[in-house]
Amino acid sequence: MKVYKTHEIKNIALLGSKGSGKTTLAESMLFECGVIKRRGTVEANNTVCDYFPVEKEYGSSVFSTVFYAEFNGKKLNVIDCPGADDFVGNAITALNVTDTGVIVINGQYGVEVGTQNIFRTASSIKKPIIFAINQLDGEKADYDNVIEQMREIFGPKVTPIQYPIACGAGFNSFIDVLIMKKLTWGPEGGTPKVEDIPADQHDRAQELHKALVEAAAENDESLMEKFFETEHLTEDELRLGVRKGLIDRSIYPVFCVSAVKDMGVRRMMEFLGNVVPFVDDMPAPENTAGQEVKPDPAGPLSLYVFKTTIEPHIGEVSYFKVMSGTLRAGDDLENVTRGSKERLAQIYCVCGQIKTPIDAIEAGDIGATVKMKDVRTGNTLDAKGVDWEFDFIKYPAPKYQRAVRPVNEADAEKLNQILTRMHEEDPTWTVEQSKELKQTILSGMGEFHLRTLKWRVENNDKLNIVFDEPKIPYRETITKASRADYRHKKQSGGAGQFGEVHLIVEPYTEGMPAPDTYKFGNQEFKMNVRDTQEIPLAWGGKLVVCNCIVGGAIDTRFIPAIVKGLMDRMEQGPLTGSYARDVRVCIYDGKMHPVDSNEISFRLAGRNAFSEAFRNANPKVLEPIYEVEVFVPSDVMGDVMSDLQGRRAIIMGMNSENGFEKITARVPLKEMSSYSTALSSITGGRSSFTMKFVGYELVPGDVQDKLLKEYAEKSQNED
Ligand SMILES: Nc1nc2c(ncn2[C@@H]2O[C@H](COP(=O)(O)OP(=O)(O)OP(=O)(O)O)[C@@H](O)[C@H]2O)c(=O)[nH]1
Ligand SMILES: [Mg+2]
Repeated sequence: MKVYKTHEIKNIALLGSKGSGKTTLAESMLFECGVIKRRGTVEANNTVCDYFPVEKEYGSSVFSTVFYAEFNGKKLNVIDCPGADDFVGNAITALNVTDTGVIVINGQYGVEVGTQNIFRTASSIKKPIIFAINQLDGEKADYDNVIEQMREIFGPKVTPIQYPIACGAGFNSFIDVLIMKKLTWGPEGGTPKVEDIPADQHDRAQELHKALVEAAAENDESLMEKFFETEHLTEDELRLGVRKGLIDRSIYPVFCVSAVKDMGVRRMMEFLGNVVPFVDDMPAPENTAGQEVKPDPAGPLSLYVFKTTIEPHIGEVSYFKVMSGTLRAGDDLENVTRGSKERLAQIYCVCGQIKTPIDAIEAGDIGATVKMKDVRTGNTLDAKGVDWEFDFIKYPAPKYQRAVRPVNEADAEKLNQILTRMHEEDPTWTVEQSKELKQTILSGMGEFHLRTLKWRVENNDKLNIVFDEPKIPYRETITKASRADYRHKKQSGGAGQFGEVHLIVEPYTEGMPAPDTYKFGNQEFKMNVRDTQEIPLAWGGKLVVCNCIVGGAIDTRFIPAIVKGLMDRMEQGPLTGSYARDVRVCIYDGKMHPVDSNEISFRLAGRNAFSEAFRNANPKVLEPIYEVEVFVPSDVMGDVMSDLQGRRAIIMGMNSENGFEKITARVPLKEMSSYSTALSSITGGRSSFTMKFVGYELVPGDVQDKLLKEYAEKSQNED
């Protein structure tokens, strides 16, 4: 296979909402450039890009797939990305290692939430964007409506290059206003018949051509001058202007296709080959030291590994982009991220599952290698003497959590190792061993995302795992003052134990005055504070302990043991066993025994006195509250709102924008556990949401009663 020069390479990401037709479009692209002789379909599970069994099972893409298309002497490296919000990490990675994003829009549905999300991501990292309106052959396709919606949402930079003469079953031709021709396909699609524009389309074609010429001229002074003089640009001038406009994001060209019928695909590839920027036209990325790294084939050799995975029949595969230099098969490199050495014995050009060995890969190009010792997603591999590192991809925070455990308890350690490796493969999976919940918490982007991880652990590592509901990190606190005393006494042979503690508990708030006098019934208790300890709690809030002992009723040396006893119960609250917070305790009296008093006695006395006082202090359970932002199309707004209300949500705001709604609400974490799945089913996948922790609030009375009952039953069973 030919080694392509840097200036012959273009890297393109196929993006867009779930089911818009990216994988089908990839199939037609591969067919058009002769890589495959027959086009597969997603339905028949025989496409080049959806080759993992799990993708065949879901009927949609789960992983990004790299393929290349040699077209008119250029190499187009294309990455077909999954559109589902669950797998957005793949799309973000692909966007970062390519130079142009083709956002595929389903002409039957128009702009979807997924379209907007990926557009926002592309904008934040300043990538050129091309839109492809697909499924124009579909029954409900409506080009004019989609363009109008796109203009509303993405603004006047939306610039049609083509428009169809008819949509729906009759779609078989369009007018191209860049080359000013009419293109028509037979039932097989493929190569179109190219004709002059018919008279009845003349005016519309001229108007759009003029808009395109103006948009193209805007990006170059000499083109602008020529445009003012002649109101005309040649095709080559147009291409130059559009390329510049793409790079500085002042034009979003719009194409028309039917991926399934292979119409318009060849023409779009021509544009990708002729107009979109080459690797070396784009601003150079920076390494971690802030140096710009140009894709120079003669420069120092440095590779960025953007994806590692285990593939059917092959094993571990590492995908990389050559950031600088020229990689040759057999090169010895250093993994600067992990400090290990690697030999790249074989290097490949990739086309889905098919890997073709190649002798060299130049800067800017994308390739793969196998059987690396210790290479993870996001690592940089450098030639000896080079110390560049890249770390430019920012991933969103995960928003779906499950507790995970192995079916066989003995596999716990093995599972931990696997999960760590899975995170290194896909940074949008994160794992945390929660001491508080006594669970391993796995977080990801959604139910399908975690299900995919389960699939991989069970299939690749042959380890069966179970997901459980994650426990909720409740907190406990009190709402009024209360008093208790407790005597711990044990005299069953040997040394005895004796300790007695009298204390008062009350809610603690920052800046409250020092304790003075308390009244319980008709008894008054006057405090004489000798010493105050403020203990910040690792789980939030404080425990404040005032030593108000008078007359040496308890020796000062036992105070730390009593505080330990209080902390025992702060760590395992008396109501539900959750962490307690924001309590002030005054230890004001007690008793010692000259022989039997020791630390353990006072620890137990302190613990039990605290438990009793806490229970009588009108205690409350607090639950974590999250701020949730939901993006949905307007037509499902009512259903989404009523679902949220069923989740005890407090709606904070609603914003309507271009036919989409953004709802902001505060929702208890407990009610969010199945949210991503529910939202996806209410909206048919046309939605997304984010969530972030805001604080703790009291749970309603009925919820508290239920929690207390559950805890009491559980404690009884454990006794
Ligand atoms: N009518 C029609 N259907 C299409 C066209 N392109 C794709 N489809 C159908 O749309 C469905 C989704 O197509 P895919 O190619 O899997 O879409 P995708 O964008 O890769 O989806 P994800 O990978 O889930 O993001 C399939 O049933 C395709 O057959 C088209 O041009 N016209
Ligand atoms: Mg797909």
